[in-house]
Amino acid sequence: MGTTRETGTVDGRSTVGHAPEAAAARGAHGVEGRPGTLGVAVIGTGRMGADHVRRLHDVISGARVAAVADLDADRAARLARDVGGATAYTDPAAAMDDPGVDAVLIASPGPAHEAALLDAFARDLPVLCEKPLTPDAASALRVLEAEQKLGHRRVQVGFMRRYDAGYRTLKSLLTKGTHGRPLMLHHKHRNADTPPGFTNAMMINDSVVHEIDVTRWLLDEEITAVRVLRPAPTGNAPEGLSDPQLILFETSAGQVVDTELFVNCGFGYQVSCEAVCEGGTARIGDDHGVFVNAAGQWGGTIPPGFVERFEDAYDRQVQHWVDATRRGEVEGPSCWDGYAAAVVCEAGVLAQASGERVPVELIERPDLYG
Ligand code: ISE
Repeated sequence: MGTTRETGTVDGRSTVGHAPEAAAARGAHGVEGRPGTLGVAVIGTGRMGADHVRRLHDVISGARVAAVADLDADRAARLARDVGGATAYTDPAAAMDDPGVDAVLIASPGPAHEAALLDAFARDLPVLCEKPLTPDAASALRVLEAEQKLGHRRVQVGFMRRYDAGYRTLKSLLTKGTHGRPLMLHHKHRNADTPPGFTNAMMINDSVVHEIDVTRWLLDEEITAVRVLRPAPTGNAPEGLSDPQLILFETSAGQVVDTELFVNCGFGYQVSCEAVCEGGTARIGDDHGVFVNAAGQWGGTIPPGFVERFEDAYDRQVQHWVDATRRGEVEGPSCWDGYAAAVVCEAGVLAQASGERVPVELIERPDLYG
């Protein structure tokens, strides 16, 4: 059922089509010319893309899925049919040119993000881009520069932990200084297991990238250096994967932050964070659902994966994006946050390989992200 629309090809990228007229109709902030619900093009219909389509359709108010795009035409067509009223495309740019589209949610694999982001910028469309912004620092910098050329922010990056109730409470305590100055953070990040092909570099780029973002956000400081320790690995990890790992960050204010990353722990999904401050400590992420006393034991449950653990955070993140976009505003994690995370990830992968302390070098923060 899905249609694949033809678009023109400019500079080797398929782009533009009727984009300038569409952008003009949308006005400076993308949606002013179209009152009512926000028509979203979801790019990528794998695990996260399909989950976001369901979320936009069933949970979020003020938005509808107008188009979906995936190289797998059948998968895109099935998803479009499931939600009804959406058109399926194989070309992301064609989906963005769909007349019902006001905004773009990018959930394709990381290496495809740069092209999709530039396509969205060419149409001046608001974007929610799943993490990572792009898979490396050089491409993240190109995106940062392209957004600056637009002259206004267009992108919210999908660092969804910032929308988790626990992390928000912790952030508020730290911002108010309730327990004094933060000195250290202790993160734990445990996955039950890893998908096939998961590599040591992905342990930083896919997993620790979340701790990189929440560390910068919670402390309101940049990360200045990274070290990685690799204990003797668990026998449950695939051959060649150094699991668990201990990642250490230093920040611009001299704080030290550790992350225990254990992605084949076997028993479920656990993410927690403890802030150690001058006047006390505060820890989030220890909730275990319903507390049960039975058969001579007490306890609760551990969620199986990140989709369950962070379901509320994903919902809140997308609702926040839809609401801000309908007001003509852009909020939440920015391209600067995506760029900074990419640079720290690169340093982390080097530190992992060398065992050395690797300094992090960021460009000066541009005014747009002040
Ligand atoms: C995955 O890509 C995520 O984003 C999860 O939040 C994280 O826990 C997991 O380790 C990553 O692979």
